[in-house]
Amino acid sequence: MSRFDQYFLMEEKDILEYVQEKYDFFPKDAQLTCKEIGDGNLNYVFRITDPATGKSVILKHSGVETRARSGRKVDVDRNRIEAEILQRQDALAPGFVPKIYGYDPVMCCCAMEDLKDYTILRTALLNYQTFPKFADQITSYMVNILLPTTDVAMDHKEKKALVKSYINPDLCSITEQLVYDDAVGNFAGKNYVVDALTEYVDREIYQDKALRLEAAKLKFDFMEHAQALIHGDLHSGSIFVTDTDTKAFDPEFAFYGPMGYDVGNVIAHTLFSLVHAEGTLEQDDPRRSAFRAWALDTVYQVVELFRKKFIEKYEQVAADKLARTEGFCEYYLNGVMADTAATTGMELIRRIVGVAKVKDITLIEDEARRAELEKKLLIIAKQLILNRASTLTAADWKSILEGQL
Ligand code: SR1
Ligand code: MG
Repeated sequence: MSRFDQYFLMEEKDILEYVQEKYDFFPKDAQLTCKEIGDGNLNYVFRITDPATGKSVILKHSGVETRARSGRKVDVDRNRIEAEILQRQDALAPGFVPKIYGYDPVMCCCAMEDLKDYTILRTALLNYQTFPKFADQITSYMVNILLPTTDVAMDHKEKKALVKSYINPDLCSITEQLVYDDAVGNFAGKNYVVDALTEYVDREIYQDKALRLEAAKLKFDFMEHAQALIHGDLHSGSIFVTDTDTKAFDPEFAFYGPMGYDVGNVIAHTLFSLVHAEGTLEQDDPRRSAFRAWALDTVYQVVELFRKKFIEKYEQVAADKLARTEGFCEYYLNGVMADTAATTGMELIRRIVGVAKVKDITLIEDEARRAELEKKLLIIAKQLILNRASTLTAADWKSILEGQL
């Protein structure tokens, strides 16, 4: 009998005992330290270190309630999904995700590589650091992981088994509500914006019937379009970086959904980082122009490199007979790019009006400047959603962004 035979929410002291009982990472007499380092909305992330050797490991532990909005129950199976997905992704795109060492379905806890030399991308971007290799690396990660999990590449029965295995109703329900419902209406009564935007958001977002209709279509597409095994929450807080490398983590929202959902998240949060720099640095600060150049270039490169790598990978992996029909790859990619534009738009709006805000925006202290920049993003978001079918290439993106930013 072990006290870890039945689930309970572990704290640092429990984790120290747990790691020694379950794993052989450290000598049994090591004087380990443990620190909870999670800053997300859902889970507890513990770093366990042996100060004698410097060796460390991460344990990620799920509670039955979210951290951010206590009272909301979320299925702890998300921890299994995360551990399995990271192992699957490591096989598809080696080096782009942290290594998983083990998963415990009783305590809903997985052990993984400590990427202590990496920084969370959002943190680095908030410090105005730029990453010239990011667009290239994140598009390799996305194309190599997404396309091989589709019906284009997989045996259709095996793919359906994966759809079943990674059905993720609780986490998807958070997205359906926060990203789709809350972006276009204050249904839960918890949305809020800076005072200067209240009237604008009410008129231009909540009362815009055309926007509401597109959001409804997109929500149903998100729920019904089991296209690829997506990360499901690929914002800059789910990505680790160094000057030379990129790794994506935290795929607990993963499920079979539209590929463009991941690409759109990457772009939306790059735009948030741009607006953060514009809203917090003086106009003549050289970091502002450098950051702006990097961020815009990253958006355009993500679009172009994704397209290019997608077409190359498609050629290699397409196995379905009709998927190899001339013109089908282009048709399929256009759908992904339209979803990308729409997701960027929905993500921009929901992070501005909804409860799950991003620091990129909330750290802009000058409220008038913040409102001005948020308004620009809302205008861009609407264009991306309403004109998604014709927002397919970097040139299309340029004509939307350069008119506003
Ligand atoms: C209650 S979770 C709020 C948000 O944080 C996650 O990272 C997802 O983006 C979710 O929408
Ligand atoms: Mg997360």
